[in-house]
Amino acid sequence: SVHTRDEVELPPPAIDNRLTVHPLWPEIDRISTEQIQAAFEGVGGEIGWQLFAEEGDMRMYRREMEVDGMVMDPLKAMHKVRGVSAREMCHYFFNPRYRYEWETTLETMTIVEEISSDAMVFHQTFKRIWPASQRDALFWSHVRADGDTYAVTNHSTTNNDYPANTGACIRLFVTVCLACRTSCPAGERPTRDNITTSIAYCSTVNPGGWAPAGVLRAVYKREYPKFLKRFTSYVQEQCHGKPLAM
Ligand code: 18C
Repeated sequence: SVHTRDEVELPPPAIDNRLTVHPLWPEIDRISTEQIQAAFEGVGGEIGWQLFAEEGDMRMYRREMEVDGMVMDPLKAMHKVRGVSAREMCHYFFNPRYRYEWETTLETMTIVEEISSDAMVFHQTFKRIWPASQRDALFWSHVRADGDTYAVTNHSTTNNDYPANTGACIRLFVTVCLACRTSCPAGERPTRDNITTSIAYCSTVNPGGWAPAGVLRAVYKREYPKFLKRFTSYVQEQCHGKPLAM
């Protein structure tokens, strides 16, 4: 059969065997399963979730949480995007080839380990926000299909070649899940013109060291909506005119 380069690199519909024999597999499987299950759970009316940004179909909620004076507010965002599939959304979020094109907080990205076609370990440094120290992160990233959902989960890990807090950067800790589901009108064949993908993006960032609470909350209120709008329109542009991959 004939495959384009993009097609063969789309997230696989089943878990890659090379991942299931890797030492990180039990953790990757457990955390991904938990994150995907929680992703579409309602926020409407639930205690503690506050709506802080709304634009079109996008809604962003946070729960104020401080541990020893450090802000660790969990964030949950819901969005709806037309004309791109869940699988395509996850492809662009997972694949490092596109990351500098949509990720505006990034200073550097290094691939630490290519575990399999559906799992990698990344080291990233972020733009510095005055007056705090620059941050970096080391995390695994895993893309999978789970029933009618495609999802990417990112979660902090460790690696002896990338020790924390040895240079200019403070290591932050992150758990992120982008979960997507595609629907089309009953009885119709899915096409770019009739599909809608529902997105749930959940993120918890532990800043890893002192950062002024006011600055931090101001930064994420600005940066999370910017990220989700930019990322979703980036994927729509990339997919425009290409055959739909479901
Ligand atoms: O999920 C996203 N991206 C993925 C691929 O990169 C991956 C990344 C996760 C890291 C998220 C943490 C980013 C921290 C950035 C800090 C500096 C940003 C400065 C930007 C200024 C122009 O999963 C999309 C991620 C969207 C990130 C939105 C910003 C979140 C801010 C959270 C607070 C950070 C605390 C540390 C900094 C202290 C500053 C006072």
